[in-house]
Amino acid sequence: MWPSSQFLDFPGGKVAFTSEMRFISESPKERIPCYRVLDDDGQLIEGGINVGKEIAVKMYSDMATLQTMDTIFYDAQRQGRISFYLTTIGEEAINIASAAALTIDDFVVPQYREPGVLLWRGFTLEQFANQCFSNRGDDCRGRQMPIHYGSKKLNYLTVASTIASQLPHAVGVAYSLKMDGKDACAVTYFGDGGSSEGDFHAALNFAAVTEAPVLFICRNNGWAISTPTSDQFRSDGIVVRGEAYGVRSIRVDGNDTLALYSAVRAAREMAICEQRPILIEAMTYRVGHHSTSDDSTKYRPVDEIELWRSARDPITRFRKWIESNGWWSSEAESELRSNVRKQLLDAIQVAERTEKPPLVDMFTDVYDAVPSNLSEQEKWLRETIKIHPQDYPSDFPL
Ligand SMILES: Cc1ncc(C[n+]2csc(CCOP(=O)(O)OP(=O)(O)O)c2C)c(N)n1
Ligand SMILES: [Mg+2]
Repeated sequence: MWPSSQFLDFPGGKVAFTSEMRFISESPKERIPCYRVLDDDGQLIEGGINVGKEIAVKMYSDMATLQTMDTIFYDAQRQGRISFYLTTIGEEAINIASAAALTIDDFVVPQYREPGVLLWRGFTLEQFANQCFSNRGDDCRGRQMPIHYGSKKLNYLTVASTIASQLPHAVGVAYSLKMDGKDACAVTYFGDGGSSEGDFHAALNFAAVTEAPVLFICRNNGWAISTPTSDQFRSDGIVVRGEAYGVRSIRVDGNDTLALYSAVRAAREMAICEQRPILIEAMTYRVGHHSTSDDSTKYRPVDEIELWRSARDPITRFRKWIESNGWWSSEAESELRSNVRKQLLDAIQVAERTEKPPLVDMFTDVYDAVPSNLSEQEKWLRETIKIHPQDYPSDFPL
């Protein structure tokens, strides 16, 4: 029997009855608009939010540094000097502008296409090189594939490339910050592909229910390796899912440095002051191949890639704006690019020559005391190397 009132008292709150049988539409009448501050030509749209010279120039310099770093490391992989690499080309604004809007106390829980956040926080080009060359200077001592950076000092959790596994972790980090009453939030990045994983849904729901201060920053770059977003979801992208989980959300132009900076700043403020999660969908495009193990011209039109590489490049767009303010020039550009290039080439040469970590490091740092099965594996490995020395690198300290 229905109660006679017009509302049903569910445990979660009152719900109105209706005699109209109406299914909720599977698609909204209008797509969620995309927030932007700079137009395609890098000019401020009226009412747009401004930033000062110092931060603008640092954002630009770091985006250009990231782009140069990607080109040089990518070539180093092609020359066979490192085993793997993955670029951030086309997504430099998401990396740098979001990092600029945070503070160092905010914990970053990355996917793998966000090294710019580390760069912004002060990870040096030498540190990037040491990690990619898996040498003694690498904090992780060669135990990870190249580009799986991490830094305890910079509050940047080590990259986990198991897609979306970082999202529930970020909620846990945020919940702990909440429990400790910290003036900080957790920030996690993921791709459009990551949004199809169960972990994405679990994380959003968990964050909403625990009112955890976490920013979910989705880089919707159109592709998950060779899978286009049309094979990924039928919703209006990712932003609309926020409402379903009770998470405030916004869609932002991911190639607009100023829009990202202002949206992430506002989101951080809300996350911490109101103790709530925020979802940001940044619309962008993966201009590079997925990684050095991929050739994207096999599954997407070259014209599409070229359009985003040239006409929609976030760095060129932001440069036009800082130049129009009189904050940047061709001379400053040449000086920056040649300095960064030189610094990178030096860092790579040194990293390549630096000794690898000793063999024993493969077995340490997981358990307080090395368990017997691992000691046994170490013994087997040493015996195998003795029997087949030709199959193991000679420059590897035993
Ligand atoms: C759990 C899991 N499944 C599959 C893979 C293989 N994989 C690596 S990257 C990737 C695509 C991810 O795409 P997206 O989240 O959109 O990030 P993007 O590479 O576009 O930045 C896949 C499927 C993986 N690493 N982990
Ligand atoms: Mg993607």
